[in-house]
Amino acid sequence: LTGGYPNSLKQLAEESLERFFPQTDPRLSRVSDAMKYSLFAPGKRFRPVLALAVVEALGKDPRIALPVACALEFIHTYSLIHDDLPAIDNDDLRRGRPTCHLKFGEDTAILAGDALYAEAFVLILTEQAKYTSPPMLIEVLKEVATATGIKGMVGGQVVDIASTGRAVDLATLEFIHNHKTGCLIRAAARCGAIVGEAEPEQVEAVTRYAEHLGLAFQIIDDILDVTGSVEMVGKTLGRDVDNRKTTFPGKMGVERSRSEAQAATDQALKALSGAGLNADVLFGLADFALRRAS
Ligand code: GRG
Repeated sequence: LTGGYPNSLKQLAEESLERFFPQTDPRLSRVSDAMKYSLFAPGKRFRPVLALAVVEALGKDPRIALPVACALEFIHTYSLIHDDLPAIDNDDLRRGRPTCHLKFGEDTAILAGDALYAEAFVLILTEQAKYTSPPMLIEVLKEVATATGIKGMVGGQVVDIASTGRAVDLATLEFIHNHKTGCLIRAAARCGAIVGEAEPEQVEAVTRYAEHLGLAFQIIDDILDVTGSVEMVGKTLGRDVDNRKTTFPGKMGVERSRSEAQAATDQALKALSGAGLNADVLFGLADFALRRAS
């Protein structure tokens, strides 16, 4: 594997998050501040970077996907805010800062998450519409809505909550990971492909790539909960054990989990071959997902 994390794409995404953040009435400053607090806290921007990387792999200018890329980061941030709430994971540290509800109160944190979710769709409908024709824009909206609904991220969260405190089999663990984390990562790649006008076989290739990449990403997330450092990861560690959650390392140990993540990464790279993509940047992302310490 060559390359590394595409920091230029990350920078592009971060500048655009600032630009696309909704301007609001001063009466809404509290909720707007809560949205900014969580959105502009240091994150990897993995989902927007993936969407932009797919566009680049298609030989197009990644800037044509900036609105949908930022919309995905709005949604990811909403999911982190809600996941941390007392009623769900009850976490106190996120992205190296006290969680949104600790800083702004539960009421504001809930509404900040809701607003980020809705504003993601506003962003696609207003800004992405400048680059993408209506039929393809509808495809993008379908991807994002499906990936985040009951058949996607929320579905994964529901099974995760239902499984807390009980031993679950590997198939259930993979269901949780594929839905809770995988669906949004898959949608990021597919939205990049749609906006970048990929051929159907290229859409298939980046979809398979993203599915394997998402699994590797989540296995490493599980491993970091056991072996990571709070300074690097930016959240309280050991929460999976505390919350009696089934995880890859809990099921098969750290070493075998690493092999599983490596195998998923190999599959991700294999999925790209023969699709006529400039895959270097996607290789770099997969390498990062596997080796990351944060
Ligand atoms: C409707 C109540 C309600 C909840 C919404 C909370 C939720 C649905 C879904 C949970 C999504 C979730 C928190 C998944 C975990 C995914 C994950 C690995 C998060 C960490 O992502 P990173 O590592 O973090 O990309 P940064 O901070 O770098 O962006």
